[in-house]
Amino acid sequence: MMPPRIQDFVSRRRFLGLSFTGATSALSALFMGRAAQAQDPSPTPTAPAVATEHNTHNSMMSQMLVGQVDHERNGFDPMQMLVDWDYGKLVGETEDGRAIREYNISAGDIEIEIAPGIFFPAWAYNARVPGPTIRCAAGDRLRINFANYGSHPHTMHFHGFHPAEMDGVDGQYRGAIQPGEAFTYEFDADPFGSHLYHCHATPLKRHIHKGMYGAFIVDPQEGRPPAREFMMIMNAFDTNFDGGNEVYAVNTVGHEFMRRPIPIKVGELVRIYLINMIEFDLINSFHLHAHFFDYYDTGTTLEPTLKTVDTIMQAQGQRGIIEFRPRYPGRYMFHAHISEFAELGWMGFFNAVNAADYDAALVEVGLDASWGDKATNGSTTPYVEVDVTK
Ligand SMILES: [Cu+2]
Repeated sequence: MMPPRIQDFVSRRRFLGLSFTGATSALSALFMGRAAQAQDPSPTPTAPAVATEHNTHNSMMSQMLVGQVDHERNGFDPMQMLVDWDYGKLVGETEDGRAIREYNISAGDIEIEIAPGIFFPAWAYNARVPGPTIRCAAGDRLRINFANYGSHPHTMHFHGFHPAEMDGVDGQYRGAIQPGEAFTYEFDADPFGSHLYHCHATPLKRHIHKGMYGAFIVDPQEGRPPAREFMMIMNAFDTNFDGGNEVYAVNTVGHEFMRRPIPIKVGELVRIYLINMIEFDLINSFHLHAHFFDYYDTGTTLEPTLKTVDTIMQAQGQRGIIEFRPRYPGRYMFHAHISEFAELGWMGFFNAVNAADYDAALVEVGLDASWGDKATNGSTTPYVEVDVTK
């Protein structure tokens, strides 16, 4: 028998109901009515906060995970994941003049902190959950060099057109890539859209909920209109392996964007590549406060498939593109409209500011101008100008 750990104690329902005293800092990721953002605006990781008489009331946000996650220890930051597109490396051209892009992806085991003080033994692509955001233009030839350094067989299964040999399914063609083995998936990016990739080893449910997925964004060749672009994967974690999720999030860390509101500019087009990767729950959703948005189902059209809505839903593996323009300065919530998910971590803020206040909004959440550059250099940048030498 292994000694019990925190994950063993925190069951799905008890997660909300447990109370505790000061000594158990590992339990700090419980919900308390506390305006943590207002009290603790610094993004610098600090010791988890502890509930007291003083901070269990006084809240404009009724419930949130308290404390900070150590992003440095994790090796990734959900805020950076919003904008860190991986264009691979340009290694040549096809005979008919299309770019050939090469990506190096590894699989491995890694422990990650998914909420303050709550750790999860993940299986990950490139040591992060979600894996790198693979981005390219429609028609590009992709060469994905996949190496498995993990403890289990894994694959990479991309959504999109490709030959059966490149489908990355356990038991078919090349099948699962065993620990210590490697395989190169090669296919043309098609169609354009907001897609995904994930491991397709069996049992599939386990490999996905352990963290083996990522965004696969294929831009139309003509690009999309200039916008501030973000990648959001809605995910969740079954921390006690009971077949239900205990922590929900966008980009892995519960309530991260409550603690650090995402800076956007009033009047500017915001585009979100939204993907639902949660296991165990059939439906996820996205609701934006005080605004309406257009939605492009699967991102495979240039015209919206839904206009002027404020909530959309996605079943597992579904995805799309959201576009809206912030109208007034202020903080606007976005969250699953499934209240339980929101309370268990899937809730955040946009911080819409006028252009003059933008730099300050970046600093407030530990960002600099380079973050904003990445957010606005997505599909609007001609691909020949992308520096892939770094
Ligand atoms: Cu796997």
